[in-house]
Amino acid sequence: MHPDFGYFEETKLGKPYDIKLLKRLYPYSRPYRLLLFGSIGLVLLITALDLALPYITKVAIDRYIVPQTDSLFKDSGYDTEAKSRRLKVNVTDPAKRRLVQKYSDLFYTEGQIATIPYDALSQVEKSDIAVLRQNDLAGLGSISAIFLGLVIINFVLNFIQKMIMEYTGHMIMHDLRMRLFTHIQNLAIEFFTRNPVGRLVTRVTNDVQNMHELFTSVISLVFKDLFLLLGIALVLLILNWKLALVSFTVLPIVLYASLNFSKRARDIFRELRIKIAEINTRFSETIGGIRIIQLFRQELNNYRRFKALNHENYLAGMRQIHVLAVFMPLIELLGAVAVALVIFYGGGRVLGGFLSLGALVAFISYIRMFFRPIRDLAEKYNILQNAMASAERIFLILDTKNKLQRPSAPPNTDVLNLEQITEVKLENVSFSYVENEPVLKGISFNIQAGETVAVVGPTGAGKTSLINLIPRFYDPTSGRVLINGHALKNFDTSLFRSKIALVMQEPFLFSGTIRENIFDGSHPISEKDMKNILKAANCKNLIDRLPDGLDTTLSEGGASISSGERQLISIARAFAREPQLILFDEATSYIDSQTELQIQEALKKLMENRTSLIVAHRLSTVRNADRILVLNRGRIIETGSHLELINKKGFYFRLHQLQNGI
Ligand code: DCP
Ligand code: MG
Repeated sequence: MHPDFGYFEETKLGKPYDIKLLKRLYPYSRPYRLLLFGSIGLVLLITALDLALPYITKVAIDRYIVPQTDSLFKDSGYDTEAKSRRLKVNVTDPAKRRLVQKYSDLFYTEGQIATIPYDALSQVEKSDIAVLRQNDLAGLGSISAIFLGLVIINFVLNFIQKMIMEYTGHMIMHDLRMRLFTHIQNLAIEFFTRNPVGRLVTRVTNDVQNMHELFTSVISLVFKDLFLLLGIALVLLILNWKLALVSFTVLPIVLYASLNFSKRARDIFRELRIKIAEINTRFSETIGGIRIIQLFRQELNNYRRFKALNHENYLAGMRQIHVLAVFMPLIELLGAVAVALVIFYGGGRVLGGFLSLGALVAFISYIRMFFRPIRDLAEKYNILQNAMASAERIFLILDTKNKLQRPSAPPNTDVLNLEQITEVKLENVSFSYVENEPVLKGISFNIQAGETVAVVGPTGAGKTSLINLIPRFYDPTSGRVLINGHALKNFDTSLFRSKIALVMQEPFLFSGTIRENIFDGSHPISEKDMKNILKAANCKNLIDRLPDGLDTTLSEGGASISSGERQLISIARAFAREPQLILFDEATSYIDSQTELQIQEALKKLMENRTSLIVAHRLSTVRNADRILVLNRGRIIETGSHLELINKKGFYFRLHQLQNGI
């Protein structure tokens, strides 16, 4: 299998929408649905406020800056004179009366009301106009205050909405990630041999992050942008349907451009993702194989290949920019065309007196607002597509069933309780990682409580595979593993595992202190017991040598200490569990004879009074085993004690001779 680190999966393209996936995502938003609905409510409110602002401008202009005479729009048979705008002045105010008298030739007085044509105002001194138009100024003041007030409210609402949305998005992401993590953590080992680490890491990080963006941008797309577009269209039609229709003439082109764009963008975004994935793969391969690259002096070759990839990525990036650089300004341009149409046609209507100046200004603002969400479509489209592809991949993992969940147990069988492991028995067990390529064939043996059974055999014989069947990392393909005479499947796996300790061939230590690695903290342990365990596991010297003793921090995988030391520490870890059954897979790596001796001593103490199954490469380790199974190509070919097997002069005997250099 070619480990693609999960990057090549990026080639898979998500539809920008997928009802089935959205339906599956819904349960994750359920706990937060109140917040979500609240957020949607706020979005609606914010959009309404956004819509209100140009209208307020219209009111300011029409009511206070350029007031119309009442007859302007009501009367159809007016002449130019009747259409001209007039300012009405109430002469009960002494200051105003004085001014009316000052410019008496410009005013026409009727009772308490004096009127003056706006055109005539140019003959009035500026300071006097301010007095005459006091009411309008006051009106402008309050309308500006309202405008400002709404803007501030809008700001606050926007802030709250954003916080709620981000919070909800993060919580959903948090839940989804925990769900994915727990799910992956409990999957059978077999899953991990099929899925490279890189892929799973991408699932839990990138893909979950994409979900977050989906939640935040879908809400804004569906509720804000759509609502805004509809709202604006509606307001425009109400303001002046003829002008609205004129400005809508560009919409078919916008629609055509958007559809065209989405088709192109789809391919280009995808190409870009593939290129980035290839770069990631090449890079991670370089890091993983750095020793080989440097040793075989492949730097230049590798450099060339990376350079070519990088260049392709650049070209794809440029193609993307090209499409974006056409689409975004094109939408801007169409927006500008719509504005020009409005200015031309609407301006004419204003001149003809069929439209107020305020309405025209508001119209222009609305048109500008209208094209913004359309322009941002490009970006959102990409997000949606990414998110859907991620959602699909996440669900693919969540849908992976743990194959080891008591598959064959009848539904009514209770999980068996387990106090003491008295016998481990394999009955005609065969096993294969890949179908039809058996690694173990017809294995049968048993271990009674207190016995030590050893497995020896050449590399690839299936020793580690055999060990892996006992803690149920895998289930046999055929045959049975029996504990105390009952099928292993009928026991609670975690209960059974709690009674065994496994020392692996390549001991794995976590990054963290040695203390954390040995004592998992599941049960309290006294300092004295701790010391005894370390002593029994022959770890004392090692730990005394380290600068911080037990609290020395290990690097990832325990790479900072030697493999012999790792093995000693994992023996100590086995001790700390106080297991009933020991599974020991001896390390193959070279260990100096002194450490080897220490390991053997520690192992001997560990096995005292316990049941154990050990795999040994150094035959000296198994000399004292009660029984030795010789495994070759997945079959047990010889069984017996050390002496019996030596006397038999078979496979074991030859192995023994080889190892002792005879
Ligand atoms: N195998 C596989 N998939 C895995 C692990 C192993 O296909 N995830 C194959 C490779 C070997 C066979 O199974 O051909 C037996 O592998 P083991 O690890 O069980 O072999 P040993 O432990 O006996 O070998 P060694 O002595 O090298 O540890
Ligand atoms: Mg092995």
